[in-house]
Amino acid sequence: MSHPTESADTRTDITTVTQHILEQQRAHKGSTGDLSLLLTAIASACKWVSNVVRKAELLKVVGVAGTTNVQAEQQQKLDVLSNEIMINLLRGSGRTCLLVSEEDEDALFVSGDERGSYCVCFDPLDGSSNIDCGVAVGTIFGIYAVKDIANPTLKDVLRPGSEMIAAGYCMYGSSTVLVYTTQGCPVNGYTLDPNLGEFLLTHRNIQIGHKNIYSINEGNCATFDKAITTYLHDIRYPPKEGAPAGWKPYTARYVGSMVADMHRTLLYGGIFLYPGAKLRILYECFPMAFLVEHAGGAATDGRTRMLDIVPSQIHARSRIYLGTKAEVERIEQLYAELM
Ligand code: AHM
Ligand code: MG
Repeated sequence: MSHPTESADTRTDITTVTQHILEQQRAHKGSTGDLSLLLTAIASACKWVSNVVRKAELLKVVGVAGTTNVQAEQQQKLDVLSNEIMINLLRGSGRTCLLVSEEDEDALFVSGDERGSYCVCFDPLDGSSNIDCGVAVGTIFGIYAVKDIANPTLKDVLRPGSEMIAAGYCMYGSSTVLVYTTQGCPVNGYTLDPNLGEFLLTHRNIQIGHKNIYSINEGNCATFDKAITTYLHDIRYPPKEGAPAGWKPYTARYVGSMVADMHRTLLYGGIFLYPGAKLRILYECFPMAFLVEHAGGAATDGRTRMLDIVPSQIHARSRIYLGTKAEVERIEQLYAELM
């Protein structure tokens, strides 16, 4: 244990993300170490993206790139740069065979010596419309194991999210925080020490918090369905028959950057809602649902557990509600009763 007066720079009892990945690998008998290498490559990519995000204004990479992505959204220069960084490091890890990026219409099949046994779906820089005003953005990723390494196909990722073997995000906010979990293991968080250039274990075994916070883009309220309108009414106004002692309306918080909104939801609790089917299943909904479930929460599209959905194509979208179990169950109940 460190002494309270000891500065972070003189501590020696720190755990780096690499140490922790290796520790977890040793605990898994028969593990090949391939996933460890892949996760280490992702951590390196996130450090690199963090570096360019932090220096964006200085490197003159703010603003639009003048191109659009597959969803006809304007690409920011940093979207393009972050995508290149991710692809570079994922391919270079020698552990991937199939890459699906929000920024690329087609999946990328890795060939030759660089081919490995994992498929990675990612959004290299989510929330990038927030970049120019310095609001938190993030990288999101989900990992599947390929069925036949000699013949990877899109079917390897067009599978339920529950079949992912790992997922996570890195938030580039007031600090850079990498949060990930592997199938059946705790969710851990690592904060980038900018001086050491290392992610250090800072959030061990994250369990979703218990605060009553809701997070939704209220500007879209004209399009909300009856279940969501009812839910929002119930959390804002006391019940007609009289509020129980201590009843308080929920607090509203919305950054508009999924990684930041989900990071807060994981740490503090509450619910994140996106009722319009905007968010992409493979690299936004699934990784966040995987994390929230591993942290003791739940995720749904209102009718179906999010991780049971099978995407019809790599850029398929879904509505999504995720957060503490009680809130998600309430939404599922309203969908069953009212829709
Ligand atoms: P992006 O992938 O183009 O950045 O869009 C995804 C983002 C999420 O980070 C965020 O939750 C959502 O879009 C916000 O959408 P809106 O601006 O409609 O509220
Ligand atoms: Mg995105």
